[in-house]
Amino acid sequence: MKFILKINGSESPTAAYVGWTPVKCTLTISDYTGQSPMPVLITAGNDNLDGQISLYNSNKTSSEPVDKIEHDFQTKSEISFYVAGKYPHASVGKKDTFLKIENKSNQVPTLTTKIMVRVRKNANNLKPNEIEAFLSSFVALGKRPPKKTYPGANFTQKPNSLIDEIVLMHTYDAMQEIHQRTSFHPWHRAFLSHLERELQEVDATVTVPYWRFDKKAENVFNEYFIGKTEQSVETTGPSVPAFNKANPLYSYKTVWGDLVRGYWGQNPANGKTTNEIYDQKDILKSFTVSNPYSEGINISSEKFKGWAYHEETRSHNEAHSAFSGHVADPGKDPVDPLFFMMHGNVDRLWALWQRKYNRFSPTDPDTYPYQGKHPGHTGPSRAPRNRDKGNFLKDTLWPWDMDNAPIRPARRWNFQNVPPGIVPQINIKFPSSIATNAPGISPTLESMIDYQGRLNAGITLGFDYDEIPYFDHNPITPEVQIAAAFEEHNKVFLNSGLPLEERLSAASNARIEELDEFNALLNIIKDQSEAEQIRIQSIRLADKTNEQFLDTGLTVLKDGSEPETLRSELIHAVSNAKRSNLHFPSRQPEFFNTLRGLMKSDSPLLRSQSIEILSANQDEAVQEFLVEDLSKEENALMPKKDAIAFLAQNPKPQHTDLFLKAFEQDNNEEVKIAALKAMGKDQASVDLLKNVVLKGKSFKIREAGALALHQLDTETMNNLAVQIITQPAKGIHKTFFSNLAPGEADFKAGLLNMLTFTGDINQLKQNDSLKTSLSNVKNADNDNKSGFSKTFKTAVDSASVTADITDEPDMMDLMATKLLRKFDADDEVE
Ligand SMILES: [Cu+2]
Repeated sequence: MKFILKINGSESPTAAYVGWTPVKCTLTISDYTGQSPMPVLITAGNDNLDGQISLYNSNKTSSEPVDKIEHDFQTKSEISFYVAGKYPHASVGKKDTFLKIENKSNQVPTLTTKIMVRVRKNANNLKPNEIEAFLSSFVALGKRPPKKTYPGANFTQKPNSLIDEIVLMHTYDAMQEIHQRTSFHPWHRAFLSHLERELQEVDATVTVPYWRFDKKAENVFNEYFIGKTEQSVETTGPSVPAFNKANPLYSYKTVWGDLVRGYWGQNPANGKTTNEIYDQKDILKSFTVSNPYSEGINISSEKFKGWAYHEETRSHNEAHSAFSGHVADPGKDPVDPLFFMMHGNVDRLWALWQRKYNRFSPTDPDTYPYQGKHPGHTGPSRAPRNRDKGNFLKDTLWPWDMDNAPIRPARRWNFQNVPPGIVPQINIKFPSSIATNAPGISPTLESMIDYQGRLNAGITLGFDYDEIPYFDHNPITPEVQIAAAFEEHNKVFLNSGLPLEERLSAASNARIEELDEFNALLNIIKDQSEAEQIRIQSIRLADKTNEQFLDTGLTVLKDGSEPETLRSELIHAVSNAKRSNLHFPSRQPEFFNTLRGLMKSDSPLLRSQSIEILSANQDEAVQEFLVEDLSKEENALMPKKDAIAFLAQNPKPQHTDLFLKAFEQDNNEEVKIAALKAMGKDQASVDLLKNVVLKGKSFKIREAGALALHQLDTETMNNLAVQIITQPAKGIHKTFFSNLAPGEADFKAGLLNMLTFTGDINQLKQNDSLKTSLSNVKNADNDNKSGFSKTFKTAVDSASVTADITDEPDMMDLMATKLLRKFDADDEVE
């Protein structure tokens, strides 16, 4: 006889995950005939563990936990009960708690089933093993094939991997389906869950962490997690985040080229990056608003129509706009894993708001305003935005809709006179999850609302947030209850009779929502007699979705007599209106023309900002300008390395020779490195790059060649990495550590990173000489290691991250250990 425990309807260990939402369990005994009594005791894992669970007899939110469940199987052959995480005790990266099932008379062997309390957590509080699990599964999606094949059509971008396929669902062409209407929050909930389910296919312990963009996040914005991020105006080229060689993102490649990201205001590691991002308490505050979602009617922010626009534009948009680079670009942003962490927070804010105002019943218009189904307009009579398909409660969400009438997304039949894009983004099946049957392959908007199944007990989406419980006996966090007052601050800021200092300090707490106050901001932006800092703050406080904001901004921007920093702020604000402002497409030609004029400006700040934006938008004029500038021997406006990096953002066959020439003829190492990176987009460069990896002049150059080749052809590069790692240093038989040249260990650590996170582990572990080399690294004695100056441990300490590996401090050592562990992990079947 044995106990058969099904969690989520399955005996599989992959089903043994719970959040705060209760999960149904059923217990039977195989081969038990019922002849004699069979008393059984069910208990939950003990209280000293990180993750803790409780038992319940029902999944109603009003249920109270029970200490134990006792049952005699002679009376009934199957029992059901519920397990839920014991709020707020979440697991840390593994199944660290358990259910225990015992038969008092010992006729059936005791069953102990390991369980993980798996919830989405604040990214700033993650442990190193949780960070690595998230990032490495994200990177692993780049090794998996897309779910669909995309034959034929000449796509702007075609997915080569599962992550590309996900990323390409969220493009500018999809704008009409996913942004600037009330489906924004439900759609992104589905999108986030789609990614998370794919990550869990790679590693079932993973959830998408959320980044609280209204707080400082020192443990997120560093080289061990999302990358050390520079201030974008401080760099003359594209700002590229820096990754440690133990970070899975070290060799990360995207469908839109090298990852670009810089911050605009304050370093997000040190505080909220800009005051434009509303605090959580502002987002949860109750007040009266009139906005496009409420269609001009004064409405309470306790109703979704009042709230959703407010969150999308004042916290979500501003969080994107706090950066330059991919994550700020509404057509390319999901290539940055930060995007999903940002949207984790957006979704969490919605969930908090739902909980605070009890908005879970989908048929209540205060929970979701567009009830029923889209009435079926098609073609040119198609209704705009909120009245279009995909915004009604019973509509399916695109691109999981399997339904192309009318054509979705709207831009594919000519949205706002912008030519239709060609991106493969239709009819994808929503991934299943072993944790729940919901929402099926073709989710409706309605299915995204009651995500915990509070009203519809049992039908859950299979995720929870660390600080948002399920049961009524767990209250939500006190911060939610605090409301902010901003009316007084607004008055002080707008009063030109008050001293500068007083007005500036009011700016950080001001929140401009009323139309007359907004008009006052526009007047300040235009007013040359106002202090420059006040005008800059006015740009930040203004609603960027407003048409007048665009026109005022463009007028001031074009005026060459206006101060440089003011114009710079306006370039940033107008550029980001691409995401938020329905009128942006009609103003884009004027804006880009202005930027083209500024490419040759005397101001390096305005120049590099203009070039950065134009390059990111595939502008032809900027490419001509860069090619011309690059050919100048003297008086070039751009540093060569930066001109190459910008050009590489839009690879063109005719630029290949330029890059080759720069690599071969320029003596500057940085220029050579930029040229190599640029070659990582051209298939014809494979042989040259191979040669650089093996025989490049310096380890820095060899590393750049390796990263470029890895981008171009991961398998070829990984084979080369094995070849280099398995060759012992000259004359050395015993260890890797003697006679290493400066930079060599660092270079090799990078190669080991590629193998660890992007290699075929199954194949690598068959390679005995690789295994021997790795063991040699691991087992080298300390004398041999003394040549290393930079240790992982020191680096980790300085970033105040707790390392889980402290005994073997060196980077190469660390990476060899990680790879060997992967070999072992691959052998273990759970
Ligand atoms: Cu977003």
